[in-house]
Amino acid sequence: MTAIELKLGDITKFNGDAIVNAANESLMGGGGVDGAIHYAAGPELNNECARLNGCRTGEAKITAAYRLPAKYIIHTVGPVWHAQPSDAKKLKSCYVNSLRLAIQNDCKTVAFPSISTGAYGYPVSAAARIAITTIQNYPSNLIATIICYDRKTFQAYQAILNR
Ligand code: AR6
Repeated sequence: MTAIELKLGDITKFNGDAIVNAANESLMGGGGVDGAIHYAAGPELNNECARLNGCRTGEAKITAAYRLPAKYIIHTVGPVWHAQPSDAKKLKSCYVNSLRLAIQNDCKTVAFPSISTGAYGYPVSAAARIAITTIQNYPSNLIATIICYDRKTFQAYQAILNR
């Protein structure tokens, strides 16, 4: 079991061990939460990301967090929603691989955004169910905070958490 907290807010402000970025396969930044994280971390982040050779969908890579309050950024690439069974499998992998990297790096606290539910179009309730069940069922002493940026997303996660 991994403990879950749900918050409404900006993940770049998270003052814990690691934040997870919903990146793209290039790892070179983009819009949404990825853009916000790269902007707040500063240009040194791009220099480190440029050396990582990208990241496949469902996988995760870790960097320093530079100007952010967190220690690490775990970059994972969610699936683009295609309404296929493989979407859920890939989204689940994002959470599993991110949690594994957090533990390998001695993190005690990690924050996740709502991976894939912005530009990548994954329906929020379906994504929330995968996020919450995958995190809860992962064996660790971590505290995972899911940080939603808007109230609608927050409410979708809250509904699943309160089932
Ligand atoms: N803190 C927390 N959540 C945020 C923040 C923030 N500062 N900003 C946005 N969100 P998205 P994706 C929420 O589109 O769907 C990028 O261009 C947002 O409201 O950021 O995985 C990448 O480079 C939404 O609920 O990620 C990729 O190309 C959630 O984060 C692509 O978008 C995810 O939305 C990835 O798309």
